[in-house]
Amino acid sequence: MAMKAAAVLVVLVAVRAVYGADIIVGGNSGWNQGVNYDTWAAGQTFRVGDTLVFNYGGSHSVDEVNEESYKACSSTSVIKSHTGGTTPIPLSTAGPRYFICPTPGHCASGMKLQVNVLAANSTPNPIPTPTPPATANPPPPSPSAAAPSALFTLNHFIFGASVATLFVL
Ligand SMILES: [Cu+2]
Repeated sequence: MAMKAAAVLVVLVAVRAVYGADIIVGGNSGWNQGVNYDTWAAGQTFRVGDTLVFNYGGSHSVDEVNEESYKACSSTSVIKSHTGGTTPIPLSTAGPRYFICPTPGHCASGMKLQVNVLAANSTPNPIPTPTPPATANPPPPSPSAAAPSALFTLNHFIFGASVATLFVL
């Protein structure tokens, strides 16, 4: 039983390694005021396949915005708004992502997160299929391939002719 549980655990860990990790934004502090998210993000690696998880209280929410709105702490052109206290954001493409808290004053006081998502490294590079070199001079078709059946037919003909000759005689 213990062995079985251990085996399941190993499989789960392996799957985790392939499909990415949950990254809790801000760690134990979560998505909150008084956290420097630039410092926090600098200590993390974000890769395609990982999931950002925002944990926050009722006075906060998460707006995904573009770079311009991130810099200006503006919620006028929001890509997507999230509420509810726990928001998983799958990182499905490489490149920068920007998040702010739209509660007035929160972004300006530091509730803003920029992450740069790197390409997944767990996917092995596809091995190129070696192409066979083009044959410049294909070998001429072997005449011996057709010869046996022709000879066989000839033998039958001779045999048949001999038998016929015997009957005639
Ligand atoms: Cu907030």
